[in-house]
Amino acid sequence: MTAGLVAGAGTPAQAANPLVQRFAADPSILVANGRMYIYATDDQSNSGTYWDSNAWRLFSSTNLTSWTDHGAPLSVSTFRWATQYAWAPSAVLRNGTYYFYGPVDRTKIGVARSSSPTGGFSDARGNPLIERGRDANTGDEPIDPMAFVDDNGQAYLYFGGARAPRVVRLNSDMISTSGSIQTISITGGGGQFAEAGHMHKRNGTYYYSYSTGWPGQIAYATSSNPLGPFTYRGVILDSVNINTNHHSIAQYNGRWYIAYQRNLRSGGGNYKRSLAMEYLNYNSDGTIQRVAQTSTGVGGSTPTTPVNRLQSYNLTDRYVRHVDHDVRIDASVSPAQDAQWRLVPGLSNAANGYVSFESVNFPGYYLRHADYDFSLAQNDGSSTFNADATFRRVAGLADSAAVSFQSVNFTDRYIRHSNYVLRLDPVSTATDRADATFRITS
Ligand code: FUB
Repeated sequence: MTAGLVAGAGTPAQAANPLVQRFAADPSILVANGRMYIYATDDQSNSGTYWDSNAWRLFSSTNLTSWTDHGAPLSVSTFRWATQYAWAPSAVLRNGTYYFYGPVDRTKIGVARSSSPTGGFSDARGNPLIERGRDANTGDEPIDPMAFVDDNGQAYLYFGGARAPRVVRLNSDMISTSGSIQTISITGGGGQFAEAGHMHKRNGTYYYSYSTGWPGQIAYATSSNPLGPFTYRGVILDSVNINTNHHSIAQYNGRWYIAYQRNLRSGGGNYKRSLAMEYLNYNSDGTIQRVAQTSTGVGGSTPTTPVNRLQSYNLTDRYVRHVDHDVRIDASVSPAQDAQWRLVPGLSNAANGYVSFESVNFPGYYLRHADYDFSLAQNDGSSTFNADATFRRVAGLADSAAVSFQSVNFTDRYIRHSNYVLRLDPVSTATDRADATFRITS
């Protein structure tokens, strides 16, 4: 195959992650009125040095591709007894009323209600539903509430941070608790609970999922009882590229989804997080398949960009491949996908002739240079990443029928191999030019 294939690369996948062009985190999905709503912590309005936003943001969609920003229907000031920190919320619909559970001050959980999902919420009690110091067994950090209504009408509030998973029954009014706060038991080894507890039910099994640390994976455990004990089953989602992991799982129009948070936008980071979403798939035995963190998410079309390999011009049995995130040229690559790339429009310059190399088996991961060395790295959305991962396609330096790739931010340097390792180097000798020339093959 010739270099012409690059120009002929198909329509780029419509990137669906991040879901919205606003910093937001801690998604809580509510499906109602034929829509998917996501209540979230509003990272856009925090200081950037802590999770100190005072607002909760709401987004909704019917197609999971285009999202409506409903603004901030609730804030810390919804609860006059609260002072700061609008953290990971939860919302649920029961008997026509929307109930919203919001952790504040790192020590309390308030409950508000409304007849509409998008506004009109008011404090349902005038005091906290859960409060450290007032209530027994809250743990040090009663945060991250998750309200769950079982098929028989019994409701539960899962909550807890700082490695203290908790659950308490809710009365049918949804604004008061019944019985004592219980510690959730997770047996069977595996990831320890850190925060972000979440409950969903499928085929009679209760799935309790949670973050395991800072950073942490989203692990899960199952039980036949919503109060547990739960048996550890495995990991749903690997650590993300920030130090908190927080998710929400729901079924919508017959498919299961997981919403979560990553650093996906320029200027993002630990306190400026972005919302993402993937399909959640089950095995026939009810276990959950590990979720890949993609750029296409659930709203994007299946990538139509052709899959290509980059064959070395002078060592023709070798192809550019990633291995343990390093990038080199190798023969007999296994698995074959490690040497397969989508040549997509350049991340920092999408004009014709500029390309980025996206991994086929790690979507969202690109060939990028740092200190002139190449690695397979996850796109963090930063302008530095985008430039480091973008190249101008030029006629092959050793053979104009082949192709070379010039860095966009170090224009005197080209992708080349040296001792089988991929580097970004200046090119002067005939050997350099051959090492910096490739053929694009299928
Ligand atoms: O947004 C503040 C905190 O970060 C949440 O409560 C945790 O779950 C973590 O995502």
